[in-house]
Amino acid sequence: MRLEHVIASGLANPDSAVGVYAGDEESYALFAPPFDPIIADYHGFGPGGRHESDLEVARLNVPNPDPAGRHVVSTRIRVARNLCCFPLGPALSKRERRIVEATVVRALASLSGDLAGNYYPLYEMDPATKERLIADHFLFKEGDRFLEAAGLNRDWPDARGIFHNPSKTFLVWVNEEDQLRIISMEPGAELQRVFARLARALAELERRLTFAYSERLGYLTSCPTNLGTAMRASVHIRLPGLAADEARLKALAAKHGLQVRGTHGEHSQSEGAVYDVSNKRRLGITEVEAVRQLAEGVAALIAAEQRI
Ligand code: ADP
Ligand code: IOM
Repeated sequence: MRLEHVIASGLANPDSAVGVYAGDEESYALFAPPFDPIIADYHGFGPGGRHESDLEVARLNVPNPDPAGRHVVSTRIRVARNLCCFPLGPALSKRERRIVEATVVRALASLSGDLAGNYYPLYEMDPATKERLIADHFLFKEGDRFLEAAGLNRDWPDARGIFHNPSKTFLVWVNEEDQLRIISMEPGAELQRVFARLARALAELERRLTFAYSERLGYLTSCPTNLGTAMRASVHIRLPGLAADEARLKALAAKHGLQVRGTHGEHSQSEGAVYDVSNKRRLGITEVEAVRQLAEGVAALIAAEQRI
């Protein structure tokens, strides 16, 4: 990986939120001059920092922030993971990507109970099924120009796919922006249950796979915004009153450490006043703290919405 590869996505897409990608663990050390200030600015995490992980469900203990079900449509918590000793997506060869897919699919096939499911490779999926899964927020989009410029779409759709259980409450994306995106989601705002399912799935997968982890940066990811917990805990929330002034909505969310995305995720617009609200910071915060921050921020947004 050369510097021109690290910054390629931002150069091709000046509207990037960040626009830099790492090819492996070494990229974060070798290209520290561009990465460290971005990491400090995005996560508030300095060069002397050390990441701590906490996936202890009993320590979370958060109430449902919308028990009447008037605002929160659904909750999704995902983490990114990459296999230890392989390059990250931007530098992965076609052969390595296939080995990653086979390794991950073998591990997923041995899950049981509510985590059991099937793997659907992208190249076998018919277009209607694919479109339905994307529209219903289960599957990643195709042809993302930010990922394209980062070299993450090479050989598409080879070795990409999605695993999910029958109820689609537990899903794993394979070889998109990261080698794994492990997702727990369901309708409503039961954050505690969604987190508990994710933590259980991660414990099972950690017994089968070794993930890339750094003492300083936590779980390693291709984009520096995802380092650390690599967790984005989000709700889809309907806020018709606050939608009248999106700048105010974003400022209020930011006050609680939250970021606002559109209805179809990053780089999309809101539809029907439904927003994707999630923890911004992922490094230098534990998983438990990130979900707690989401619960508190969502309660504050609902209170503001109800005052309008
Ligand atoms: P990531 O979550 O990996 O950062 P995106 O922002 O692209 O990536 O979101 C991926 C998909 O997850 C999109 O379809 C988005 O609408 C969906 N999504 C995110 N949060 C929720 C949620 N709380 N409920 C339902 N779908 C969600
Ligand atoms: N896709 C994501 N990691 N992102 C922060 C892209 C961007 O820089 O806009």
